[in-house]
Amino acid sequence: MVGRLTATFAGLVAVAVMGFGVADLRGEGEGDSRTVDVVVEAEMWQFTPKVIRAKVGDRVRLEMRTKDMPHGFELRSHDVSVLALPGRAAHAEFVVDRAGGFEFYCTFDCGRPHGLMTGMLVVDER
Ligand SMILES: [Cu+2]
Repeated sequence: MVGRLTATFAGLVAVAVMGFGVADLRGEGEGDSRTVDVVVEAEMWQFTPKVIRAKVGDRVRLEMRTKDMPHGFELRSHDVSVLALPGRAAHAEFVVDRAGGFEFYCTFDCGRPHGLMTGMLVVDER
């Protein structure tokens, strides 16, 4: 568990330092009812982007695709759990109601480093 958290943190630092891998959110509307579309691509053993950013009150429309094999996307903090298959994207929609960092991870046993297949939803106050 500690190892996984450390790996996640290291990933976040790498993303922050290198300046890429952060979701490009295309928002619709302003105020407190913004809807943001997020596309996450999975492959062994990573999510791209690894960090999704949103603001409190946003409705997130997630499309998750996989390049190579089935991969899961679970964001337990927001009751989201989907499975994408090659050629068949998975979709989820949820509202981010609180600020913080929330880990998501793959739920499909896709190989030995599967435990490293994580990412982070970062929700900022608006
Ligand atoms: Cu996996």
